[in-house]
Amino acid sequence: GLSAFAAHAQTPIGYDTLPKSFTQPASPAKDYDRRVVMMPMHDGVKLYTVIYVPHGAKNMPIIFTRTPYDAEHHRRSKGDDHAQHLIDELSLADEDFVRAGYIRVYQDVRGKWGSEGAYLMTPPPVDSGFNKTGADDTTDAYDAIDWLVKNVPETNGRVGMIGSSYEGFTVVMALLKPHPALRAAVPESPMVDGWMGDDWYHYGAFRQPNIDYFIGQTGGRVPVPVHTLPGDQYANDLAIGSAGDLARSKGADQLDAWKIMKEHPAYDAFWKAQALDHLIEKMPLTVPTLWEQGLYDQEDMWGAIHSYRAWEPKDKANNMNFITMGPWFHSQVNRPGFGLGPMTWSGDTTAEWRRDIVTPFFNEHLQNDGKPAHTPPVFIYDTGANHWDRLESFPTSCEQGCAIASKPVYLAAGGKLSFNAPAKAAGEMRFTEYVSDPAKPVPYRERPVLDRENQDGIGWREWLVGDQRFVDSRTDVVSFVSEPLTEPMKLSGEPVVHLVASTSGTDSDWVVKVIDVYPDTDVEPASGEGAYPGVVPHPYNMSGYELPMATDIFRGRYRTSFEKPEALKPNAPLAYTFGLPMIERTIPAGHRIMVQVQSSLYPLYDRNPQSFVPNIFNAKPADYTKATQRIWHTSGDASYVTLPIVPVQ
Ligand code: PG9
Repeated sequence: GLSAFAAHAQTPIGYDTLPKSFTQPASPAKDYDRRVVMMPMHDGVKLYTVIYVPHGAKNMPIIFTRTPYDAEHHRRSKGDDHAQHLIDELSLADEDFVRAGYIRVYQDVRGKWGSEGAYLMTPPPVDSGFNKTGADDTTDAYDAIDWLVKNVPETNGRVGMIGSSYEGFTVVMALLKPHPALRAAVPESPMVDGWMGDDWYHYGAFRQPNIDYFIGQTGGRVPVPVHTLPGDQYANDLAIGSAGDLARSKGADQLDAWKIMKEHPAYDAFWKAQALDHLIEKMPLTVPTLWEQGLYDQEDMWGAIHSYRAWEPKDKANNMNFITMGPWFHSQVNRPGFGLGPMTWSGDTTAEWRRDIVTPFFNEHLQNDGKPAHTPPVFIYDTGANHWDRLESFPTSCEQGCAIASKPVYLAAGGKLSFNAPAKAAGEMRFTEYVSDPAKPVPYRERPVLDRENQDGIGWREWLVGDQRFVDSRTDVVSFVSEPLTEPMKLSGEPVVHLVASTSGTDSDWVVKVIDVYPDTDVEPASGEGAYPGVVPHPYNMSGYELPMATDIFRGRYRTSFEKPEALKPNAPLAYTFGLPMIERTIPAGHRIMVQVQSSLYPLYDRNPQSFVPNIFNAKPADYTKATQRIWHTSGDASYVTLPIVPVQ
């Protein structure tokens, strides 16, 4: 034994350990091919495209995503390493597609990351007059699909498109002139109308954190890092001034994309020409389309539902135009969906949607032997009763044209919310008054408000369900609250604000929130509430929680025309009408309904100076003035919100 041991020379210790050469065993064989191509478009510009083909694929459909967010790294594996199995290589949202054997393709949009060509931010269509490049996401999708069906030998010639937000925008653009091989589309929280209610503005109020997005996205082909001040953006932004000042302080004035934004604060021809819901409305409905958006989408709350509604009249047989609204924050659909804020759902709602709705939908329309998926025309989550509703159409209730007409609740004297219209002799309290001071705007969420880089944090994602008690005692927030409900109430559809309000100024923002107020209780949280599995444990007791169901802001200067702003007549009660985001919720007996009104949501929305200036981006410090705001509640000037009340199932 000893001699055999001695026959092996020991490795000398104390010398250089770096080898002269080193060869690793071949890595385990992958179960897919990864092909990277520079795909030529009709004008010769080449787009960076990554094609994943599962080994053994034959006669398989393609699922296609076009992205401004880096096709190369649109996957779970990092750096240059690629996983052995396709299911590990691609992201969570692709798992069911991999299981079903699809070919998966990602492509950088023109001008971003690995793609050549000019970059325009969410480019307007070529025929809009606002895009002189000769290409847009309609022509590029067409050219790309054409290339894919001719150059990927494993395909059956059918393509489905999917993607969220900006990627959702590219799906909608593809629908404006769909390639015949595009057989199904799933626009997830698509950016559709940047002025009315998606990323850039809501009813004309500018969403200030987007300045950082502009810098990152249009500062270079590969995003440039965005510098933000440390700490609370509420305080930081306030110290700087207008949104225009803020942008200048960050260098955004060098960027044409930002300059264009600043020069088009109103809903002028530039915005109208790219409002995709209006363009969709004019299009024949030829591609089965499943729209998706979160009920609490803090970025693109407008696009999917308005596009769905635009196409509904064309869907005569109710088998082409579908919508899902889940209990989700923006793009949560591609992540786990167990809960939101203080609420926990009955399961992983996003996985359910991907497995039970999206994959069968694609299978039906793309697979050779596609079986009917029986996709529900409307798949929407009741956030109160905690289950999916499958409906034939949506909204179930609205002011006009829905199965059930919505009902008004009146903002009344003494902070009351009433189902009865104010009586003729409404008494002494003709209005509820507050003072809005632009020097102390109402925060949109609990401070500190972290920067856009951190928007991906919980604070940004969940602000739409934040407990409004954090502001309800402010003197510039007024609340109107109902008696406790004596029986459960179900809301299913569109609330519409009808405010009669006056301001002592000449311009003003109006923020309206419809809130579910939980009863006070000293018991432990009911089951299903109080935890947010896998993210952060919330020690919430829902006692007294003021849970917003629908929140939005309206910039007063657009009261009579979105295109031509107009100064408000000081102290005159004026009517403001605007739709709020959709609600699907059963509210239990004992809860109360509350409507809150205020004049700012800062620093998400730039401050209205409250004195009329031609362009709020250029407002000067002296333009910002305090104003006395009145919400009127007389019989002639009644303020109310119509609620989409439907029978409780
Ligand atoms: N909401 C993001 C966005 C879309 C379109 C334009 C600008 C921003 C997004 O998540 O992609």
